[in-house]
Amino acid sequence: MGCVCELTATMHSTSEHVLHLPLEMSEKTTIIVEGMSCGHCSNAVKNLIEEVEGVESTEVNLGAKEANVLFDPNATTTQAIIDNINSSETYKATEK
Ligand SMILES: [Cu+2]
Repeated sequence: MGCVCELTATMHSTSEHVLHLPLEMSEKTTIIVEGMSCGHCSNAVKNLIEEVEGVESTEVNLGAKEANVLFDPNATTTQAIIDNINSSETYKATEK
């Protein structure tokens, strides 16, 4: 159950399997972020997202006013990430 590479387990080394598993378990979310006007803003938002425990990576798009976030759903939620952005009282985040 779970990881698709179990189907071809005999063709994969153990290390490949271990490396593959976290990606299968990650969840991707898109958050709309308003209030960003320059590169400093997008960096600040990136930091606000990445300081949330469970966030694996993020990409903030200043022009599109969006942040794509990859996170561990067992460690955090989209709402927790949004709340952390909003706690800055500078940027306004909502789920897309
Ligand atoms: Cu700015």
